[in-house]
Order: sequence, then C-alpha cells, then structure tokens
Amino acid sequence: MVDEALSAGAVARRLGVAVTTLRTWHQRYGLGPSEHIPGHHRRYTPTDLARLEIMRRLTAEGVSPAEAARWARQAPEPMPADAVARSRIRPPGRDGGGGTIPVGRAGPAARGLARAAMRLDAAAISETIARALTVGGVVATWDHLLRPVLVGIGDRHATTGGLIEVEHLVSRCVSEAFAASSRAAAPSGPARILLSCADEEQHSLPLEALGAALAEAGLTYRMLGARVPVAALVEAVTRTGPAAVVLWSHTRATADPTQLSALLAAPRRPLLVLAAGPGWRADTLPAGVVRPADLAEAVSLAVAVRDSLDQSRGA
Ligand code: B12
Repeated sequence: MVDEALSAGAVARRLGVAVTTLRTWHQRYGLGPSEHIPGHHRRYTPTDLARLEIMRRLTAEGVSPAEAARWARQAPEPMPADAVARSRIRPPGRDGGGGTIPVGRAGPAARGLARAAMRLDAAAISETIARALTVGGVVATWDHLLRPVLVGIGDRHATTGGLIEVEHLVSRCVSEAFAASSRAAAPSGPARILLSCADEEQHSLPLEALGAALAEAGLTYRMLGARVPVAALVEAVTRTGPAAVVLWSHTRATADPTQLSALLAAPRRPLLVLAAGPGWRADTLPAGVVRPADLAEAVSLAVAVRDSLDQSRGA
C-alpha cells in the first residue's frame, strides 16, 4: 500500500482540482488521506483516490458537496487485480466459515452485499447494486462489488455444495440491475454490437455487465443472451450485420472455437470478433479473433469500432 499511496499534490494533479479544495473536502466532509507513516505527511491510498474521483465527478455534475461526499464515502473500495486473484485462491473457511461468502479484500459494500445475499434479502441486494451503479458506474460496480461476491459464491459452492439458492437470487438481481441501468442510459441509433453466449453457455452475467457498460458509454447493442446455438448466431449476424460480435464462454466445455470460425466465415463478416471469458484458450483461437482481458478492455474495443465507423462515415 505504501508504494501506491499519493501525496496531496499528486492527487490534486490527477483529479485536476486545487490542493486547497482537497483540504476543504478533508476538513468538511472527512474525505482525507488515510495512510499514515510515522514522521511523514498522511498519504492518499487508492481507496481515498477513488472516493475523491467520485466527489469530483458528482460536484462537477452539480450535486451539492455534502451529498456528493455522502455517496463518495459509501463507494466500494477499489480492488486491485492481484487482490482479486488472491481472494480466489484463499483456503476455504478463512473468511468466517460456511455461513458466509468469502469476498477476499473487497470493501464494505461487497461485504454488505454478501451478507444480504446470505439472508436472501432481494431488496437489500438490489439496493446495494443500484447504489453502486449510480455512484461508480458499471465497470467499477462489476469489478469491485459484483465479481468478488460472485466469485465468493462460486468458491463457497465448490467447497460446500451449497448456496445454489443464493447464486440464483443474486444472479437474478444482478441481471435486473444491469437491465434497468441499460434502459436508463437509453442510447439511440442502430445496434452495431451483438452480444451472445456460446452454445450451451448459461453464464450470461458478464455479457449483461458489458451491455450495461456499453449503454453507459452511449453505444447500442443487441443481446442474444445464454445458450445460443451456432446456426442461430450466424443467422443473427447475417440478418443484422453487426460491426462487432462478442461471444462469451465461461468454461472450457462451451469454448468450441468452431463457433468463432463460423462467425469469421459469415456472409456479412463483422469487423471485430471478440472471444470473451475465461473458457477460451488463447492457443486455440482462429486468426483474427481478439480476446479482451476484462470488461474495461471489451468496452474500449467496442468504442474504438464505433469511432472508426463514425470516422469512415464522416470521411
Ligand atoms: C452465477 C453463476 C452461475 C449462474 C449463471 C447465471 C447467469 N445468468 O449468468 C447459473 C446458476 C446459471 C450457473 C450455472 C452453472 N454453473 Co456457474 N457460476 C456462477 C458464478 C457464481 C458466477 C459467474 C460469473 O458471472 N462470473 C463472472 C466473474 C465473476 O468471473 P471472473 O472469473 O472474475 O472473470 C474473469 C474473466 O472472465 C474476466 N472478466 C470478468 N468480467 C469480464 C467481462 C468481460 C466482458 C470480459 C471480456 C472479461 C471479463 O476477468 C476475470 C479474471 O480472469 C461462477 C463463479 C465464478 N468464479 O465465476 C460459477 C461457475 C462459473 N459455475 C460453475 C459451474 C460448474 C456451473 C454449472 C455447470 C453447475 C451445474 N452443475 O449445473 C452450471 C451450468 C454451466 C453452463 N453450462 O453454462 C463453475 C465452473 C467450473 C469450471 N471452470 O468449469 C463455477 C466457477 C463455480 C465453481 N467454483 O465451481 N452458474
């Protein structure tokens, strides 16, 4: 943490605000640096920075500083990728035994969501997700709130055989939240991105996260959802001519690369074919297929396709 901690000057430069503004936010709203090394000035941790970014964004959008600070203080803690990985390989039981969902080093919002999930409290689950979406947006909500909890549910299920009811209820609440968020963003224009799960693939939540993130970025998409047979996928591509297709496979069992080859051979071949998800093996992908590492990268690639289409239209 010490290596990642920042001085007030560095934070002010990153956020584009004055150091005096940071001081005010600290004194009035408690959004100060939390890292303390004896004999040194206090320093801002990645969590402090994430909260200040929310503060800056909301105040810039006209939210009152007191209200913005309230949202910022509730924001989920950012979770570095290596911490996510560590949280997945922790031995079962270290996070409090069979009656809890392990969330590794994820923040208080993820722990609250895990507790609500264990109580099967759909209203609290939905409220926590909705608040995180409002405060931090889709990518942060997925990476720092939902993924830790989903991975924790999966890990706990793998070791105990239980929590299937929790997994189903949380999945349902996540789907609803992303659908509502996409509807609220309501981008207009033709859907240039096609999202589909591989044949027999039931894990659609990451694609739903991608859809909501695309909508948030102003992109329209068409979602085919879970378990799409390859003939149906090719039919959809032929009929709608999308610029990009994202095919999700969560497990090796559904990652048959001939599905990707079929897309590349379709009469209206998409500009970009993305093989997304941990099911795909890089060494079996047909040439010309791109494999995004995470949600943020998948969004960037889709935005790049949209921009290049816009440019070629304008040219
Ligand atoms: C929710 C869930 C379900 C739900 C899915 C609901 C839905 N609408 O999606 C339901 C109940 C349907 C389900 C069913 C099954 N499931 Co399930 N499920 C899960 C769970 C808990 C979360 C899935 C999820 O959304 N993960 C998304 C995130 C959380 O995954 P991640 O690993 O962090 O993501 C990585 C990458 O994908 C990438 N990434 C993350 N997000 C994004 C987004 C984009 C766009 C991109 C490009 C990349 C990207 O970054 C991460 C780092 O590598 C997982 C646990 C887990 N660890 O994933 C089990 C899990 C995937 N399921 C599992 C199993 C076994 C099953 C079943 C076979 C169970 C059964 N016997 O019936 C079935 C059917 C599977 C099938 N044929 O599709 C196993 C898979 C084991 C394996 N590797 O083969 C897991 C890992 C649970 C476990 N530990 O045993 N499941």
